[in-house]
Amino acid sequence: MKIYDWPTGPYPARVRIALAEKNLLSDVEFVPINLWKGEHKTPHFLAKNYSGTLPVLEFDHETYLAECTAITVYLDALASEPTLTGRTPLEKGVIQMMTKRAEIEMLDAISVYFHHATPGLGPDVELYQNREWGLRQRDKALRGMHYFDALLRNQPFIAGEAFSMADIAVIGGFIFAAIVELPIPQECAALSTWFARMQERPSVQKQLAIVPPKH
Ligand code: GTS
Repeated sequence: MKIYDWPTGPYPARVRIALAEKNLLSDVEFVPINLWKGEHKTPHFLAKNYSGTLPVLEFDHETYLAECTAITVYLDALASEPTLTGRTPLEKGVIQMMTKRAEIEMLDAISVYFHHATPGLGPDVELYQNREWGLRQRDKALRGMHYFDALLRNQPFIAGEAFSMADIAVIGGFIFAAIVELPIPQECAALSTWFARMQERPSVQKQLAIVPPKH
């Protein structure tokens, strides 16, 4: 398998953590695509992923899989243990719901903040910026952090009783928050404690060695 990514990127981090959890890192050849040079927006790359985002998994037969959730679902199906996407129908549903929620309420919101209300990837790549929209998404991410904090006061992991793809999505949010220097609100103690626990996992440690958290 080939994965096009940018090693310090929060979304690529999600797939790298999933690969480490599944002990599959050595099966992958990583191909860096330089976001700062806009290599993800060239026609050549858009032919691999219409959305022009990383990461993208390429199979030998030139089939491409984009979107962190889809890639993680695929990787999870390759080996049964440890499961990242759930075993029972209900677990699978809840993990999908919480992963989507982690994206909407935190990770994607921080990404919009980065691209719209900060210099983002620079003027050559950020062809349209809407600062007001970016700042709203920053505030949405802060509300999202409070939501996850409240959740984690009553359960050990984002989707309930076990580590899953949903935790990895929120970890991606933490990585992006560190990059844009968006502090996790002090009162979100349960969220911070959860993140400290996540950092004990070798898969997360490996990734955070590339992107050290500032929180
Ligand atoms: N929904 C996509 C997914 O889940 O894979 C989002 C992917 C995404 O936004 N990736 C970032 C990207 O390509 C990579 S990184 O910011 O984490 O490094 N951003 C570039 C851009 O121009 O949006």
